[in-house]
Amino acid sequence: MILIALFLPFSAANAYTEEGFRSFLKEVAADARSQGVSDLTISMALQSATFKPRTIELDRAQPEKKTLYAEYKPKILSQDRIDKGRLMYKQHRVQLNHFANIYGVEPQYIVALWGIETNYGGFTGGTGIIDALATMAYEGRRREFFQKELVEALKILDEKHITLDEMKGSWAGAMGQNQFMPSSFRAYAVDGDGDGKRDIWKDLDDVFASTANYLRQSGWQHNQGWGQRVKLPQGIPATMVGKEYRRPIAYWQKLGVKTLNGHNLSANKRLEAYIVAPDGLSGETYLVYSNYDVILKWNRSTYFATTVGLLADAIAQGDSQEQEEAYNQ
Ligand SMILES: [Ca+2]
Repeated sequence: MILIALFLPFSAANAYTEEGFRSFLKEVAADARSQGVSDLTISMALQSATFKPRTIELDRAQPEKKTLYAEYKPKILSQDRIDKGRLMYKQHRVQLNHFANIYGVEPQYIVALWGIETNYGGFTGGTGIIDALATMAYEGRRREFFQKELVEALKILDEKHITLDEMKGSWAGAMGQNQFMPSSFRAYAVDGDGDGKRDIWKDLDDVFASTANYLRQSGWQHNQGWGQRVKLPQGIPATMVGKEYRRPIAYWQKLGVKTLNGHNLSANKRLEAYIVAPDGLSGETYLVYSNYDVILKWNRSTYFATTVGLLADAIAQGDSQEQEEAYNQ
C-alpha cells in the first residue's frame, strides 16, 4: 500500500492510498457508465488519472486573514487590466458585438469576465481537469459535488469537444478562458463558430458566445447596467444593506443616496436596487441591480461581482471616449 499524501496532516482514517484512489475511480466509472458515458472514454480518462496532493494542499491553504475589498480591488482592477480590456474589446469588436447582439448582453461584460477570470486568456491553468476533479472527489469533503463535476467532465470528453490532454484548467476544476466548471460547460457553453465543438480553451468565438449565453440564461437584463458606486447619507442602518432590502432607485434617491460626485442617481427610477458594502458601511458602497445577482451566480463573491461591473464600465467608457475623439477629428 503506497501512502500518497505523506506530508498532509491527515488522521489515519483519512490516509489516502493509491489503492483507495483506484477503487474510488471504479465507483466513478460505474456512475459515468450509468449516465451514458462510453466505456472507451471512461477507461481512457480514468485509467490515466493521477492523484494530485498539491490540489489538496491548495484547497486547504486558507488565508490567515480575510483580504479586505479595499486591498482586493486595486489588484484586480489594475490600470494594466483596464488598458488590456480596452485593447481586447477593440481587437475583437466584431465578434464581441456579434455575440452580444445574439444574446442580448453588452459586450463589455463578456470582456470583463474574461479579463478577471483568466487575464483575457493569458492564464487558464495547467492542471489536468480529470486529475483535479478525481483528486478533490476522492479527498471526500465535497465528494458529491466533485464526483458530479467529474462525470460531467467525462461527458465533455465523450462528446469530443476537447481531448483529454488539452482539457486543462485550475486545480479546482474550472476550465478554459472563461473558467467554467464542467457542469456550467454542459449547461451554458455554446459553439460560437459552428465547427461542431464547444471549445472554450482555444476558440474565442466559443468563449465569447458561452459567456454571453451564461449571462443570458441566468437572467441578464439588457441595458440595465449592474450598479454604481454611491455615497450614502449619514445614519443608514446596517439593516438596509444587502439583497434582502431591495427598493426602487426612486426610494434610494429620496433617502439621499447620491453618486460619488454628489449627483442624483442615474438609472431608471423604477429599477429595484440594493446596497452592497463589501468592507462595511465605512468602506466603499454600491447600489446594485438584478444584473449584479447574475454576476453573483457566476461567482458568489461580492468582491468579484463588483470588480467585474467596474471593469466592464471602464472598458465601455474607454471605448466611448475613443469613438468620440475619432468623431471630433
Ligand atoms: Ca466551436
